[in-house]
Amino acid sequence: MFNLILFGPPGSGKGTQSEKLIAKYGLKHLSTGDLLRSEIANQTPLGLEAKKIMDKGQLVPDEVVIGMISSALDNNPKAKGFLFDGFPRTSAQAEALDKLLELKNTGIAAMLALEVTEEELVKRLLKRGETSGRSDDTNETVIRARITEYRNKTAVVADYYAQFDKVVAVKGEGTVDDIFGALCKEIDDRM
Ligand code: B4P
Repeated sequence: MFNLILFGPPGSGKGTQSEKLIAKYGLKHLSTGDLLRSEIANQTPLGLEAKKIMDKGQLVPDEVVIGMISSALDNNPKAKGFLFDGFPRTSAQAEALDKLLELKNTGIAAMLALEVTEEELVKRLLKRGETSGRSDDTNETVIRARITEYRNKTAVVADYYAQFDKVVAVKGEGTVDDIFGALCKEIDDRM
């Protein structure tokens, strides 16, 4: 199995690049953001609770997202590998992911970390908010709260993988195709 984490702040291009990466490498895409938005669209109790938190720009509790990832791993026994997008976002999630993968005798090959300036992130997310229908993209205060949440709780996840020498920084500004090319080069070097 070949498992990757696509890491970076909100709006850094994780969702955008994931689409292209799964098409090229045949990995199963696991996006906690997409899983949560699907719960919201289906108006499940979990989705209704998550929406209130996401609309404030905060992170959903660890046990909720870890449970979703655990089920998704169990539901895809034939996957040749996973691309984790937007997960793990806290140290507790990173440790839980390692344990879940260990149970399947596998691990993380690399964490690809997209680097983008805060002003560019805000610009991209406000632009997406004009058309996406995502309530967490329309308000600049909420967008900045997401970036603060990233700095306070998520940035440390890179330190966790750095101790195992798994972090690869990739410039996340430029054209989508140029960034995709840079990501593919790093992946091909490690496959
Ligand atoms: P996510 O769904 O993970 O979304 P995101 O971080 O906002 O966006 P992403 O990084 O994927 O967007 P992209 O750059 O592709 O999270 C949403 C919320 O869910 C979180 O705030 C949190 O509340 C909750 N959540 C999710 N996972 C969680 C977890 N593990 N634990 C707790 N809570 C969790 O796209 C941004 C825009 O940029 C797009 O419009 C795109 O077109 C544009 N763009 C992309 N690349 C570009 C480029 N090179 N140039 C110009 N524009 C570009």
